[in-house]
Amino acid sequence: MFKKLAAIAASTVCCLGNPALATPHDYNDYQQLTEKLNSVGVTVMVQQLCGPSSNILATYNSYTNVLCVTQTANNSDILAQVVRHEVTHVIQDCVAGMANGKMGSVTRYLADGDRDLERKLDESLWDTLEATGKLDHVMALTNDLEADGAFVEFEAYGLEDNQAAVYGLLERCGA
Ligand SMILES: [Ca+2]
Repeated sequence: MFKKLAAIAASTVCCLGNPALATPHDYNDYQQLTEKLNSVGVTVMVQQLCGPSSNILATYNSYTNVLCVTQTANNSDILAQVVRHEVTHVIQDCVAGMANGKMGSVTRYLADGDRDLERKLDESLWDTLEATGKLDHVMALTNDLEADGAFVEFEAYGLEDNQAAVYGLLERCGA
């Protein structure tokens, strides 16, 4: 299990999908991820709506440890990507301690006190967002968030296409 680090209080964090940038649907990926999620105590639910708007394709609640996927996302080609995004929020929950509702920074956890490494990891995520064309979307999204909460989405969008990283980090969480 991850050790606890400085963390923010969070309840439900969400993902506004960006279908134009979607990777192909991979049902095996989805199934493997849901099995791993169950093994760390996360419940996956498919519902008509996961939030106040149908634009919200999936959510993760760090207090209840419930990952909600909408019917729309469940039937779409971007299912695996949407779930990987939410799984990064699960990893942020794990970094802070699964039972306390808080979310921690994955890069801060990986850097383990090495500020240079933490900066390099953040730069790498930044480069990924630029390379995948998501930077503008993430900047617009995080503008509306409190400063302490912006890293949650910055990391999730930066990691959501990196299947190996998401799987590896989830395994370190105990999956
Ligand atoms: Ca939790």
